[in-house]
Amino acid sequence: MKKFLVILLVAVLVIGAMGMSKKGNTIILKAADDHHKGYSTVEGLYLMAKLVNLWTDGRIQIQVYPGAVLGSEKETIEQTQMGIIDINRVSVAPMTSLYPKLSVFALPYIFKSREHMWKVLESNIGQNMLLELKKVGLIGLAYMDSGARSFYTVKKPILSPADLKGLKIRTQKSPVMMDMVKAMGGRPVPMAFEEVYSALQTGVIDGAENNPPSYYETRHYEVAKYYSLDEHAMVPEILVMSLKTWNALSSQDRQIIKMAAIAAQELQRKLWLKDEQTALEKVKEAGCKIYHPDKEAFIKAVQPVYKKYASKYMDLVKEIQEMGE
Ligand code: GTR
Repeated sequence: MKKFLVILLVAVLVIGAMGMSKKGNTIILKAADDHHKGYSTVEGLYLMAKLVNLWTDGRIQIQVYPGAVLGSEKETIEQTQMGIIDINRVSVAPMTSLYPKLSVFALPYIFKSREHMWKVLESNIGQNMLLELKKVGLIGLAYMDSGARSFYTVKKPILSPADLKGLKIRTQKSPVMMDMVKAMGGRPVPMAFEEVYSALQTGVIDGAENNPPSYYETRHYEVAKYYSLDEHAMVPEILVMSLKTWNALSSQDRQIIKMAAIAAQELQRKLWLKDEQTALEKVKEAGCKIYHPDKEAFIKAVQPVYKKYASKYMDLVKEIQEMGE
């Protein structure tokens, strides 16, 4: 009996640590997001789950795990490559260490506007990038909007790069984001998203950077009240699937997944525009100070980042820039 229980326990642990599983004819897929229920990307995933369920008569079930319960972003990307997680909504920034060419999309001020960003993402450039992720064990399903990232700080506002001098600024675990903060004069501190609130509170860091909905959702505004909209990077989000899971699905099921991912993207983009507005209103109501610094000095300060990252992908960077003219 004891032996049987041990075997059962081991089996449960092993199955629990796997991604795609089957119960009779039903395929169960795990989807991860580090945001919480109610955030646009998570709502996109719920819609995806609903549509896939509907279009397969319940044969494929997507279980959504929001709030980083399956691990921090960087960890979940590795788990998705291994097939432990099937679907993952992540920022392009932490993906850049895995697939360096993606750094181009995270370059400061590469996109001149949201329209420019979407034009690029929807063109061959963006669509080919999704396909290229196969090389690192992932299938890019769709992009999502993440607006623009800006600095927020505890003690004083960032009105020019000079104000960042010596400040410890949390970044995503991404070389290009770290180099960007360095180029502006700050001291980059890479850290998991979930740890930022307490790091701001305890003074481990002096500030961080993110888009308005993330600043609001995480309540970072409670502890870092100065929000300077320098909008240094428009880093898109990507919805990826494990190549292992993808290969195990029929071509019809793959099509269903891809269609549902695109529907999720459409919903997310709509929600995003509203959420950006609401977030800014809410943080203002809560007493935060919002600044609109002149971007010129920031743009000038980040030129070394272009030298380092864009030199390898000169043609691509040029093509992207020209699409924004
Ligand atoms: C958000 C993004 C998250 C995470 C976070 C961070 O904008 O949606 O997935 O990357 O930023 O700063 O860690």
